[in-house]
Amino acid sequence: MATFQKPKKKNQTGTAQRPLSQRAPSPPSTPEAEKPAPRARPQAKKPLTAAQRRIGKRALQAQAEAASVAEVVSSAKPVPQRTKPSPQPSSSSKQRPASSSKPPPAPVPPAPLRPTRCGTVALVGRPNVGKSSLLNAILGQKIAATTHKPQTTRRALRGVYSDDDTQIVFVDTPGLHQAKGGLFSFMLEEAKDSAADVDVLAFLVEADARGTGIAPADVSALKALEGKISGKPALLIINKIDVLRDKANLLPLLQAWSAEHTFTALVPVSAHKKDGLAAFVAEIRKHLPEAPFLLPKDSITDQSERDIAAELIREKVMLELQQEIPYRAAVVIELFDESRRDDERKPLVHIAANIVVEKDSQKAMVIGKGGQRIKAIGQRARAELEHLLDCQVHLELFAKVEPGWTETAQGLRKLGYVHST
Ligand SMILES: Nc1nc2c(ncn2[C@@H]2O[C@H](COP(=O)(O)OP(=O)(O)OP(=O)(O)O)[C@@H](O)[C@H]2O)c(=O)[nH]1
Ligand SMILES: [Mg+2]
Repeated sequence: MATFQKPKKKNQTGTAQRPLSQRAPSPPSTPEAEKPAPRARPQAKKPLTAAQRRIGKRALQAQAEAASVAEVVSSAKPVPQRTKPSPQPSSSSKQRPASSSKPPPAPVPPAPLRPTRCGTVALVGRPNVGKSSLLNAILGQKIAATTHKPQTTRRALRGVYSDDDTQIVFVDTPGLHQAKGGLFSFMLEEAKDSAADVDVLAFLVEADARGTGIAPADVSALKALEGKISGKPALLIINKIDVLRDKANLLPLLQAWSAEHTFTALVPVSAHKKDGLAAFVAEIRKHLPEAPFLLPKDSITDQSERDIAAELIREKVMLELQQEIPYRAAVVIELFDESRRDDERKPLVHIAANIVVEKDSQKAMVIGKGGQRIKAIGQRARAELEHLLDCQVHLELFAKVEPGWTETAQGLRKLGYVHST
């Protein structure tokens, strides 16, 4: 399933493949290197699945668009120009006879290509600050569930950004919160472990309309990472700057955070408006090791379409159901039948999934009066899945009870909540 998750097997050269965060001992020689390469990583050997390539192509196009939009809006921190534009002869100089004036300007040699840099970045912060939205915006492809409710993300998941000379493996993590045991503790551990295992940390907070300053919950979230992040470049990302009524409100927030903690850099962004994304990528690049790309350039995620489908259905469960139930529900894909996906007349994927809750009373809520609730979940999920898979989707949803699954290690394992690091 995973294209680049910690491979457990030996690779083609016979050496054991390593986790993303580990490096090979000797770097490849890079003639145009800005400075000697300190570290290098193993190249991924396993090819992408057809499904992941399908997602990849569309997303790569969107990544390029997002980067160019962001470059225009992020005037505060422009991305350095890679090549000097060569002077164009004016139309008048073209008409002039060659002998009548100065010689034409000497051609400007192209700037040397920058060495490739590649590494991992964890998106961490308290719930709801927009970590998953930011990942989706950078990738130009929705791979992570996002809702207005806290604790939407439950497992670390990886998304890959690549351009000509930079490859970043982003790790989206569950929000940092006061864990209450069971599933919540699993989520907290997942977030902390992900933060410990990357090259760069991106700590996200959100701007609010009035610019009221630092939220105490953000300070607690930062404290929760103590010991995991020391000695590592840490960027403060202020997301949701689109909500600021007055952009001047950003300044006191930046000042307050600078006083609170020594961050390597502070970067304001808006995941919704795709504002500041190129500046964010450029800032990350500065702190990545010079290394060849770890993954093929068209990689986009370690998630299979089946995994993403489960997350998108769970997103709709979270949106359709209220109070405690979203936090007691898991989605398990029972069938992902692609046998008719390449049918020229009517390409179709057949998906059957269980929405698993802890009690009969919760199951009744999932189904709703006359099946209305589960039907609504299905309609919303199907629309999104058809967009993701780019074909018709036949979606069947069932409600099921697994007593107390969020509370026990066995229950969590059974429903796929197993640490990825
Ligand atoms: N206005 C605005 N809203 C945003 C932006 N980014 C995210 N949001 C909203 O913030 C809410 C939370 O977004 P998520 O991406 O799910 O946040 P998260 O940090 O991943 O949350 P958890 O997974 O619960 O930790 C959603 O309602 C998003 O639509 C942004 O740039 N601007
Ligand atoms: Mg999230």
